[in-house]
Amino acid sequence: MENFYISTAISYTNGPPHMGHAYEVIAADVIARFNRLNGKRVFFLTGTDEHGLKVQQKAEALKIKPEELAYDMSQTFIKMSKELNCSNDDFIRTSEERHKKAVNDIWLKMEENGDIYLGEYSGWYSVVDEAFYQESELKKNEKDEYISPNNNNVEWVDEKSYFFKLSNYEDKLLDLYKKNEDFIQPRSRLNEIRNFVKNGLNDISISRKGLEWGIKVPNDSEHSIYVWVDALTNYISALNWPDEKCDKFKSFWPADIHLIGKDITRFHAVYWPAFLFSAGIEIPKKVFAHGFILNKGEKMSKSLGNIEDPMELINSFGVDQLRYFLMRETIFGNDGNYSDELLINRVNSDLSNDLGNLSQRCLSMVNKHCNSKVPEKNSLKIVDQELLDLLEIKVNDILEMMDNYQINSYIEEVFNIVSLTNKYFSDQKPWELKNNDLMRMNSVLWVTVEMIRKISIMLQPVMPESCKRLLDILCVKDDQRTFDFIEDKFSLISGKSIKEPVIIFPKIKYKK
Ligand code: ME8
Repeated sequence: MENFYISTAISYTNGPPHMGHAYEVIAADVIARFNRLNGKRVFFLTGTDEHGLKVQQKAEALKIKPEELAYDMSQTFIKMSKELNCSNDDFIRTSEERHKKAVNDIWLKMEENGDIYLGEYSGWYSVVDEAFYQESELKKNEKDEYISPNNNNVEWVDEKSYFFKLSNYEDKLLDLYKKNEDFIQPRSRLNEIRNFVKNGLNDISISRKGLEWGIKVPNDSEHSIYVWVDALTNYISALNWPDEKCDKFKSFWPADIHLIGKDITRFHAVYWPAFLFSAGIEIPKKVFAHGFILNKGEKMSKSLGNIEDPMELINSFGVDQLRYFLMRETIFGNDGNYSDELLINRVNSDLSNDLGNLSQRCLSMVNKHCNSKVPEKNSLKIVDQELLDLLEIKVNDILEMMDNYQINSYIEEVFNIVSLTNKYFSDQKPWELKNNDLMRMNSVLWVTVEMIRKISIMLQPVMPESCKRLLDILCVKDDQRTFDFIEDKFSLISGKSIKEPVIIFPKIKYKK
């Protein structure tokens, strides 16, 4: 069995999850579920990034200990993953001992390799971004103060600091981007990163003095390790690195994909591979940077205060409805807008009117006129065979789309097939045939339920619960729901019982 490792970014615990976090973990879950259904052994990791000034300062403001804040917030992220029906195999918290040990060891490896030295950092730091900036990277706000490229406050820092010799890795990184042009996706992000590296890399500060809430630098407790060195290491600490004998690390590293938001591409596509080169560890196969979920055109973020609570949306609209909307609406890799109205329109048109209506109409007829049994196939006409063949011909191309992380295109293609099946059902009018040609009615219903079976198998990664309900109605066995079973030779067998249909995608009423 081929192994597949996907990770999300780990979320800061200075506040509860928002739609951006939900979007990322849903996308990762869709990819993880897809790969499991495609016969791979998957390790899907998500978690929380708990150390650093940002969390420390938030805890101070709340007059609680940072560990308390980190614990409480990590639980809200765990809850969110569960409520979104995410199938993560592990949830890493950077305050866990297994993680701290790995951070300590990666530091020592980089130091052994001669890439860490003590110096003096004079420059800008943004606590919200947890990032050091050159003056040339900053912008000015309306009060003529410097702000970070993400519009966050920056402060001047003058302190002793450990540095990482990033400048040593310029050529190696450029070589990596050249040899593996898919290392960073989408392509626009690769170009950005390549230009950044080509402009010359400076060594980076990798420790903070006076940071209480962090992992101490080995053999120098005055300094704490920079939160990004700490956070990035989660991708291997969760595999029990440095215990290289451990099966998990051997089986799953290098990761197939680090799924992240576009604002943190540099950390993943420049710093992380450089740290790994230095520590003598293989680098991940791909960094995929998705776009932002916007609220009225602006990034949703804790600092801007325009966040939507994903839990509330699940309660209002349903988990699969939210998953479907977020994955269908936006080209994966681009920014996308969220509004209740957009979601309701999308869900009502695609899920209630198309897929829901098709399955409800067809399965009700089967229930009523075929004695709740898979209809007789009888002899098929060209029009029947054409519909069945269409999916058979297209299925590999559609599956390949998801292999290339074109999530929205995958869904769009499956829904084109839903529309064609709907058209077939309307054109063949089985409700008229029930009075004069029962054999033909049976054939039309058989073709339609078979198409519903295949469509439901294909949509499982996106809407696991609703597809489970559809496949349960069709009495498809649990071990016959992987993509292998889309093939015609596993078609529904006439005469087998099916269950009474229930409405799976009720229409949502718009409330102002
Ligand atoms: O960046 N739309 O944590 P974080 C889409 N701890 N994605 C969004 C988003 C939005 N509006 N807002 C945030 C961190 N994200 C670090 C990561 S990984 C070793 C350390 C994404 O809580 C963001 O781009 O600020 C990131 O991928 C993830 O949510 C966590 O963001």
